[in-house]
Amino acid sequence: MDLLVKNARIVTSSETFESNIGVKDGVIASISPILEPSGARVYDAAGKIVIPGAIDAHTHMELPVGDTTSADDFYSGTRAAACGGVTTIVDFVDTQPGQKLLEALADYRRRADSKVAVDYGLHMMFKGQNLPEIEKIPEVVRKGIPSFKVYTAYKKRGLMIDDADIPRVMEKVRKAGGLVAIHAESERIIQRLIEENLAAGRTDAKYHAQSRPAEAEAEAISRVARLAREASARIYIVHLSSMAGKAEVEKARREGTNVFAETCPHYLVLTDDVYSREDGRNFVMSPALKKTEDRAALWEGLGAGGVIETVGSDHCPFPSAEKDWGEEDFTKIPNGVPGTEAIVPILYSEGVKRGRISMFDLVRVTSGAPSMRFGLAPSKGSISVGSDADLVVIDPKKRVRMTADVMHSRIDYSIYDGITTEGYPVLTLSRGEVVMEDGEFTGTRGRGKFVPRRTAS
Ligand code: DUC
Ligand code: ZN
Ligand code: ZN
Repeated sequence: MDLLVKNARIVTSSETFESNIGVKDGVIASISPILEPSGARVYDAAGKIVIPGAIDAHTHMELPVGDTTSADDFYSGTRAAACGGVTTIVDFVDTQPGQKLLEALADYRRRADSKVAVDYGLHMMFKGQNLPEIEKIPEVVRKGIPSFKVYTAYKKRGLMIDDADIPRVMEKVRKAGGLVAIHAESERIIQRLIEENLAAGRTDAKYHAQSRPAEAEAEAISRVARLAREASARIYIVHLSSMAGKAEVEKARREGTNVFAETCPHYLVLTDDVYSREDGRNFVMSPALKKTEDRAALWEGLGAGGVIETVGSDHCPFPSAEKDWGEEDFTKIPNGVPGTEAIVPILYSEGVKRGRISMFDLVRVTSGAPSMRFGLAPSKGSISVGSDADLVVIDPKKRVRMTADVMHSRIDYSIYDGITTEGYPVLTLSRGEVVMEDGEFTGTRGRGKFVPRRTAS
């Protein structure tokens, strides 16, 4: 045995019990209350909670966006992930103009393999420009990439795919056994509002939110859900942000559509009030933050029987100097915020400790559900003998103010600065290796591995 986690209060998606966890060669070798250390390092987890490492199935490390690139590369981003209790990320391969899908995949693999501090998988972004390669979808799936993301918005940035083409992608992906992830916002509604706002001289950050109302999300979800139903496809709505959007997911599911949904930590704890602050630009992401009632609806959706299956971060930060590019025009603000390090602290402190979700819900939405949905089980997402020793120890008493100094992203501010948590991760194990202890990153660059994913149910 290499490591013994002693006196652990283990919580899985469905049960909690006290035991010891023995780790050998990166996997969980035994779970038993009578384990002896036999020379292994011992970590005494008395008074603490041990859960499976979180899976953040939505990150954008070193993503080119307009004239810049998201601030965290695969090293700093996965270092932040490890410090927040995330042991697997799933990032999105983005093809450059003229680049083939498999070339872009090889490029991402090359860049990420040398940098990642925790394990990672990849989704494939499938944009309008990729349509000539639609026949390549099964080959991409065979390379361990069984999920494809399409956008119903961001036409100017070349991300959008026409409605008429979405069913073709859905059908190809379905036949290959994969899943279509969708950024669902209505380009038509958003563009009309942006044009109106800019024409009237309404240019500051709060008009970003005003141009991306809940109806823009709800309308797009209802549309793509219908397309999915017709194509018998399985779809995954990324970054659900609104009560109206959630109602559309519920409606589609009642009608028998295979639609799943993810929300992000920022939609759970922030509202659009922040856009009126002097630093409002730092909170600009898409979809935009919504209202108090939307936040409450999203928490409700994460609880038992709720319609939201997972929490991903949409981690895509930019320094404040780049956010300032939009000082006179909100459309010039690079979209995206940090988040991977916040998932577990926010869900624990703002969710479990405040009685909004249970500890079982936390484990289900951060590890159990994403491991199943994204084909990472059984090696990831559970505490069982033979699984990777990806574990997080939470100290329920540790209070942390989530300032920029404490967080590990390569940016100069924290959107969670106003939150002091009650409870925080204090140890992260990635395949048995301690990668964070007491807030300090203890892993190394490039130690993480690519995890090919299977097609999942
Ligand atoms: N919105 C996206 O769709 N992607 C990256 C970041 C963001 O805010
Ligand atoms: Zn998106
Ligand atoms: Zn995203």
